[in-house]
Amino acid sequence: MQLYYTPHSHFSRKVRILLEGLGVPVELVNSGDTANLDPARFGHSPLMRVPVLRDGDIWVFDSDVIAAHLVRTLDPSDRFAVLRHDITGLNARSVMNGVMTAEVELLLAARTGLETNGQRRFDKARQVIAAGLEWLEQHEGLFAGEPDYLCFHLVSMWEHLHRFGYFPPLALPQLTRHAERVGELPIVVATRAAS
Ligand SMILES: N[C@@H](CCC(=O)N[C@@H](CS)C(=O)NCC(=O)O)C(=O)O
Repeated sequence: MQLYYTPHSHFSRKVRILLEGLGVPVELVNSGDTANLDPARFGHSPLMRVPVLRDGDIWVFDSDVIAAHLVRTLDPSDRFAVLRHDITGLNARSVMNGVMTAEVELLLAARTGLETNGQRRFDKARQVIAAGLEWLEQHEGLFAGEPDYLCFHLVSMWEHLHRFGYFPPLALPQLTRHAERVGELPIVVATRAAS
């Protein structure tokens, strides 16, 4: 099994933490700069994004689809609640994906030479990040139990926002507590990029 990823990619990281949690070995293939225009770098995914999973002849695009595929094939008990159906949990997943996407938009715009300050489109992306985090703080109880896929998602988003300087000036005491607790898990530490 191969996972196309980058060491800092937060979408890849939630899958990598899940793989660690399941104890499933995977060959990591570094796609390099995600602004690249060569689909071969991304396992020929037409979306040219990471992560992409190759499982034998099967190619899987998108982090949550990869997570669902892994659990369906390797962990029928779904111990990390990847296949959950509750609407609040699924909304939290959508909010975190939306925050992470907004951050990617800002990051790749800046990396490819666009000015992001004073542009309404990018102001909205920053607002999505702040509003998304506030929504998650209001629903922090979702992260309070045994660490599950939603917690892996939280810590991946959280550490990435801090690392790249997109964390808004907000006090989020409960989320901070959960993200720090999850951040200490060996399976999370094992997937943290060195620099
Ligand atoms: N919905 C996708 C989003 C993946 C994504 O945006 N990945 C970023 C890296 S963290 C990327 O490769 N971006 C390249 C681009 O947007 O051109 C998923 O969940 O896997």
